[in-house]
Amino acid sequence: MKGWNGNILWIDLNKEEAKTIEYPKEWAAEYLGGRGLAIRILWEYNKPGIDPFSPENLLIFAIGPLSGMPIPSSGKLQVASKSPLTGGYGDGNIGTLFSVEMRKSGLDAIVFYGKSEKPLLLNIENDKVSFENADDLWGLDSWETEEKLRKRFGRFAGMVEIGPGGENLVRFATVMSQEGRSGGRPGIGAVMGSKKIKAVVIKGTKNVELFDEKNFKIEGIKALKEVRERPGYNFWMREGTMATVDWAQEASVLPTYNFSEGVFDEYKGIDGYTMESLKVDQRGCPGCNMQCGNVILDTEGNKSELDYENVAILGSNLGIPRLQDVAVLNTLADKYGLDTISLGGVLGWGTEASQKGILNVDGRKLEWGDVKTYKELVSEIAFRKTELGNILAEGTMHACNKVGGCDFAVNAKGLEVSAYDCHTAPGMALAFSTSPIGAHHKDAWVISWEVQNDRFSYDREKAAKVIELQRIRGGMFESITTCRLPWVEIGLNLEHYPLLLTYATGIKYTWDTIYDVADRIYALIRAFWIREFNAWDRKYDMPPEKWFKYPLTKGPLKGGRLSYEGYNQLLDHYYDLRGWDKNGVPKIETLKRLNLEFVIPTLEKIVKLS
Ligand code: PTT
Ligand code: SF4
Repeated sequence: MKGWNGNILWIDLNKEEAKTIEYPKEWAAEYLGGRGLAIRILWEYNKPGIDPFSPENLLIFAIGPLSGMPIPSSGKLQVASKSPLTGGYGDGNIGTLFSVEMRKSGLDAIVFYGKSEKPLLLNIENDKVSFENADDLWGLDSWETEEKLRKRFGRFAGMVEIGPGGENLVRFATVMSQEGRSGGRPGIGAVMGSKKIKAVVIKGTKNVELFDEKNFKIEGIKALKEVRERPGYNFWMREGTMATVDWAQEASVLPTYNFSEGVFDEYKGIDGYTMESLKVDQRGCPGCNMQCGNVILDTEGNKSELDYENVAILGSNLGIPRLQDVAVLNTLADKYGLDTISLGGVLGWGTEASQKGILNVDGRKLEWGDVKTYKELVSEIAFRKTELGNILAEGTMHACNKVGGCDFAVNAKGLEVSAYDCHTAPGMALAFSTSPIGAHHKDAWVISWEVQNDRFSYDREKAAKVIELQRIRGGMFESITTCRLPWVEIGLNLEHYPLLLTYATGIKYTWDTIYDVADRIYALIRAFWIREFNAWDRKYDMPPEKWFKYPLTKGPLKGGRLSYEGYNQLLDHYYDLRGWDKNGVPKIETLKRLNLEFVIPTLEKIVKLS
């Protein structure tokens, strides 16, 4: 098997034992790796219906055939599990040296199962695991943890860890690395905390075997060179994703006051140009030649790495007009290991609920833009130290089910929406609502295409565009497990990827075969949700009620909102194009075409298959 390592390392935390086992070769070709491999493992081995915090829930780290290789932006790792935030499939993509070292360790996935009684540091050398007591690390934030680990293991070791958010089972805690890389929005860090894993360190010393090394190298160098020569490269190096603030304001999609509006009067205080005037550093994932982490100093003098999502969701969405204030919340999220997007979502929902008199805890009233209170709340959430912090630590879906206010809880399937307001963007609303992990933009960022095209339509072409992007982004990039930004942001030619895959593995990958892999992964993830929910209905693919019920009150698109009739029509197109039935369940012929016959007996017991 060339291009893949062919092995999974299974780590039993109860017995403190590890073993490396080959996985079926056809899984590699049919699922590629990363997200694909993770869902295949979860379907095969995760016990249906379990509590995500139970020891039996598997935690998976996976890479793909292009991860860690000398090609553009390949230092990415997929972390996946059954999500404690949504109850369905959850994953995330984190830029970290862990990916590069894992690639050299002879492994394609690491699966953690069981639970340790005491805090653990797992130290992996190739596939040899030592289980070390981590009492001295438990309670430290992610930066402090990494600093200690770097002193011991050196600059070149791969490492990931959790902060107090993961330790205290905050449902949107993430896995952290390198002081600002964060992955696993749907609470994958909390699953790690439930197993008492504080950190995992890895070093690999093996050669990666490729099918056609010579041509792989030539193609990789060509792509790396092309990145630097793209016309948008210099501007990207100045602003990275931060340029999106001005664009989102212009397009009336900048989330403001808990997604009540799409414009923020004071957006200039948090935009890319302001960031440029404050920028002190730039960093990013390993081996990347278009590093996008823009660093400014927050109000406490900490270095804070900013991306559009963080800034919009913790800035305009909370009514905060000053970038250094936004940065301080962002720093705390990174240190505590909390997902910034869900954090901004839950603080926004909490503020609206407080303003409406729904959330009355300890007589505290939340106000838009109140940075001091927000800072206190981030730590109350991470440590679950007050009643209010404890409610918000559950995420918007669980919190509103408890106290009310679900009509303005801006999530899909329980995962908070990333930073694009969709009152006037039905295609992006569809992308959020059909994303396989809940509302994440990573699967289909259709909004820039939508704004330039027939923005307000609910037509078939729009549903087809969402699927095309899901195939490339959520299917291919999440599974080859490299960064998609060279293509998305500066237009690297996508044709490098089938070629690189073919040279790496010796299997001829074309766009047809890559799309089949992507469709297989989406259908299997859908089957996993159905198995976990023991039911399925199209209501799970509906966007937040707020975008239908409460129109925009400001800006050029004042009065804009989604239409139920239109959205249902768009969803019908989407299902039809995917070969799924009217309830969003893959049809038998679709499952057969994708070699997913093995899910049919399980699904037949839960839903009527057509
Ligand atoms: C991603 C999500 C994003 S998407 C952002 S900003 W973005 C938020 N970043 C967070 C952060 O930082 N700290 C924190 N505590 N929580 C955060 N939550 C949010 O997480 C990130 C980049 C970015 S920056 C994007 S778009 C791209 N995402 C990719 C992806 O999803 N897949 C892929 N193949 N390539 C990608 N490249 C880009 O990676 P999640 P990272 Mg992240 C401070 O993890 O769970 O997928 O959520 O991975 O290494 O931090 O890189 O404007
Ligand atoms: Fe990481 Fe940004 Fe480079 Fe992608 S472009 S690999 S997110 S630094």
